Amino acid sequence: MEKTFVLVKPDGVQRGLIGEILSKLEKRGLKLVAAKFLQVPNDLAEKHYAVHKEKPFYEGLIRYITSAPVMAMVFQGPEAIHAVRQTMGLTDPLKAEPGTIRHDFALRISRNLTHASDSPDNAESEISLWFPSDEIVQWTKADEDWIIGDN
Ligand code: FUP
Repeated sequence: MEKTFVLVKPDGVQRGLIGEILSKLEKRGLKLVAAKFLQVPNDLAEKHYAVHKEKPFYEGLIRYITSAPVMAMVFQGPEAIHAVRQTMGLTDPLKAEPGTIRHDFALRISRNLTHASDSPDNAESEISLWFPSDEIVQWTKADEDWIIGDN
């Protein structure tokens, strides 16, 4: 089953939205398999956003992501990468659909509350960047069959 990396960024933590964001993903049926709350060190922020190194918003992005604690998580489920990004909404909150986290709780791309992996390759590298393999918990959720069971 597919896994994806999710961050509640510093604005989500400071605004007390960790529970709300986690709850949306949980209620959708995605399974939490790893989580930690941390202040992001600069070298981790730079590795995480290495792909944006040449972009004009890069320095501000590093400042933002290291400015307060974040909640880092891994969720698992069928097409989890797509499902999580769908629940988050588009990167720019003003373009995100109503009902998505970014639409419902944010207004600016510079304060868009969350990060979620955008491809299987990135999911794999982000999960291993943020979590050693022994921090990924394999478990059976009691209602799993009622959410992802076959007929
Ligand atoms: P996403 O895949 O939704 O995380 O978005 P991107 O990888 O395109 O961008 C990463 C982060 O850079 C965004 F969450 C916010 C920030 N960003 C800006 O601040 N300005 C931009 O024009 C684009 C992205």
